[in-house]
Amino acid sequence: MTMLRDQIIFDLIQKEQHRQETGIELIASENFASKQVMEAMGTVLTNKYAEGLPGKRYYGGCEVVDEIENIAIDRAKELFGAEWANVQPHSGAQANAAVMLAVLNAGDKILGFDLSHGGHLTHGSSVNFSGKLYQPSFYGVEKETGMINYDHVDEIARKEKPKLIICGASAYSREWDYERLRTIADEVGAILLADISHPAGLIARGLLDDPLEHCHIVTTTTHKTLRGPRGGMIMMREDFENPFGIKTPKGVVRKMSSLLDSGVFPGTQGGPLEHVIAAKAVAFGEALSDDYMKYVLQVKKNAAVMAQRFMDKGYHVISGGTDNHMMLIDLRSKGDVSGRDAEDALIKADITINKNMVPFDSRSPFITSGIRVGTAAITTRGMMEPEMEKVVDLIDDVLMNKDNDNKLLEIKEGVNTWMNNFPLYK
Ligand code: DSN
Repeated sequence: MTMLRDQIIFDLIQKEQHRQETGIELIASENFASKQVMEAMGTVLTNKYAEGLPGKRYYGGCEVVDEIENIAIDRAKELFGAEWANVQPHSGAQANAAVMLAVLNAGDKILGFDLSHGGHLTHGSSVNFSGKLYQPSFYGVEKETGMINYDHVDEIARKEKPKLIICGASAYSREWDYERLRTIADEVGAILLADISHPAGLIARGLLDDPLEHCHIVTTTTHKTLRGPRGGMIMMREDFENPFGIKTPKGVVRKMSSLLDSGVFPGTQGGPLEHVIAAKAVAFGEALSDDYMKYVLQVKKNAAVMAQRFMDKGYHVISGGTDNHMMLIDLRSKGDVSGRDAEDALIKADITINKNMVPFDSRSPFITSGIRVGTAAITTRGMMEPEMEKVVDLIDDVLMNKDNDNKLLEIKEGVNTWMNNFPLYK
């Protein structure tokens, strides 16, 4: 098979690699996968159809991908202390869709963390399948503390009586009280789902509380703090014998694990991406290593230092700090630059963040009053505590000079030179 090399696309890939290498990456959901993780993705495994599960496929020739998927499952279980895992979801959103399809009927009530307070689209937003197919209600953070008040969650749960309670967030920097949430779920007979997409790596290595101890089901992405390929998965600690008596569409009561497997395939997905599953296996292997343990410890330390530096510079960090890898900054506290203007100015200096709603935001989701910042990616590049302070100083410099293009260019040149000290894929 001879093909002309598609220079247009490969030149653009090169250009993107240059962008990643020369800039400061602070998007809290991004990271840099290792070369071997990416190598596993770019393989012949992409050619293989393998609907079903290892040993129970709908296609022939699956012996090798069966071995690979079994290794991915075993490593995921070892990493999180899970008893069961499905590593096929293409993303975190797909994992959540599969869980909801498996355990809910259309029109059932769900209770999630408010998107505008840091939740996720798939936790019941009206523009997402989860808000269209099910009846959502939400809990949020308190205005004074920026933290979740679990008495309030309890109150809403008792009033709404949801069938599913979802915890986990895209922009919440604090620990979750999974034990209390399980008590609340038990009181109202709800299933408790934790979506740990953001802090998964810190949870895996014991740096944050363990949701698997209390939540019936746990979903995650594999590419954020976990530093694997773009993807998702579902886990359970115990093979809960379906205490809720949930039935299949044919009216049969089956084990929860079996319902969840069916929720993925044939429920919401077709053929699994075995090249990505191989890369997940590689990433889980890496995450079990001592090097990764050092990495996640540093991610957490770096975030704490960064949050403190923002506060020292006069910025309001929502909830007054962070327990994980990220923080949410309310820019109304200094300069009142909108999140959108901040994002635009920072990108001119090759510093990438995302604008983000802050709780009780006065601006729209397209403009916002805040930014979200995370340390997962820059820690992969080898940055330590002193670099965190410098990064905050650079951000402050940009925001205080956001309309001065010459100054922004000067900062950008400094950033590009500085990033040479933190080689990525060279
Ligand atoms: N886009 C992800 C994030 O940035 O947190 C959530 O889906």
